[in-house]
Amino acid sequence: MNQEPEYIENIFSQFQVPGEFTQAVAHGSGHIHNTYLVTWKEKKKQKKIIMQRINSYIFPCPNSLMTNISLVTDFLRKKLRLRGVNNLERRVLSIIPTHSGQLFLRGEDDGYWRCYRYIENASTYDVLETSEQAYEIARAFGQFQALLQDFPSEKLATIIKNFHDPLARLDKLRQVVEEDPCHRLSPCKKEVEILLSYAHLAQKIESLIQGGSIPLRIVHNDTKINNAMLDNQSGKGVCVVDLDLVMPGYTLYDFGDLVRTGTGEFSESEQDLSNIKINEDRFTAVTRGYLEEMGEYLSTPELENLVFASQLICYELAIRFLTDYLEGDPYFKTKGPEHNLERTRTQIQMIQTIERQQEALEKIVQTYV
Ligand code: GN1
Ligand code: MG
Repeated sequence: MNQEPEYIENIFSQFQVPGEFTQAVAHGSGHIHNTYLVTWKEKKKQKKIIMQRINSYIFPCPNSLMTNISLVTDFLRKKLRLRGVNNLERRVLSIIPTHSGQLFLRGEDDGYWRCYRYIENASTYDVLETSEQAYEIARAFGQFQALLQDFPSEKLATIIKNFHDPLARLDKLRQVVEEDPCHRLSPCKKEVEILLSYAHLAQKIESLIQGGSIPLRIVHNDTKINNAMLDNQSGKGVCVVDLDLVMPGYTLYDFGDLVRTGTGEFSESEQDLSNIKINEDRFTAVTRGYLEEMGEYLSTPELENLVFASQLICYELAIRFLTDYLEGDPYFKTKGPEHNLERTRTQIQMIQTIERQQEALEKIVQTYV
């Protein structure tokens, strides 16, 4: 059982929050950190903040992690202020420091904790309901990237090396298949075979990068739809969150992950594989929203590879989920022993449906470039 809520009050008291702790409840559906919505009282008024126990298996250097986030959010805030944007506390994630001014706290449990201001009146979605939402989320991520185009990249530490690197991920899968450390290989031999048969996708991105056609840019690197918040009334994009991996990278992965997560009417581990296809209206909305903000910056090879990118990220995720399954789920949070295998199967269907829908999707991209 998770004991954290019991000592979270003590952690809370070490951050610059001027009031009394009321309660902490688990929040959101991220696969990595433990996130809590904490309510507290200031002069009888109930208020909220977000507290997270950072996953130190995945992020062992909280100092660089939080320094990156602080640099990026300061930069975004300054830019938006100059543009006359109001309500900056809703538009950019704000770190709440500890009493001693640190960006995170090392708790007595040896965990690393951080605190963010809670963004009122906005929500995230794991599965979208409309194309307008897809458009707003893609636009929010596009704008986020556009604002960071002139961010001095040398200031950012590399948080996870080779994060998006399907070839390296494939090598790791091959190695884990060879070792089969948890004796889980027999139910997923077919999935392994399918993924090995798509190795050309990993080789293609490698040649594009090596050939110099795809530039490094500051990107978000985790543009899953539930990492952007929409306003509860207007439905407009409010704020991009989960800034852990903002680093120099390839914009194709950001676009691809918007398609992977924002164009289907099913969850990331949908078990009825016949439901898995790209809704073309939503694909249109994602493409339009993203290119409205980022289109002017993208090179021709980037624009020509948007559909490929969508397939590629599903491929990378399929490899990562299957590797994690074979290793006994040390990385992604799971809701049962088969969860990572179910996620793998969903991603494989995505790869295949993008193949079938490719012509239609390319046509949609053509209308916006
Ligand atoms: C993780 O933190 P979250 O749930 O937004 C993962 C992403 C994957 C995603 C798959 C640091 O994202 O790379 O695309 O799960 N984050 C990390 O749902 O590995
Ligand atoms: Mg996240």
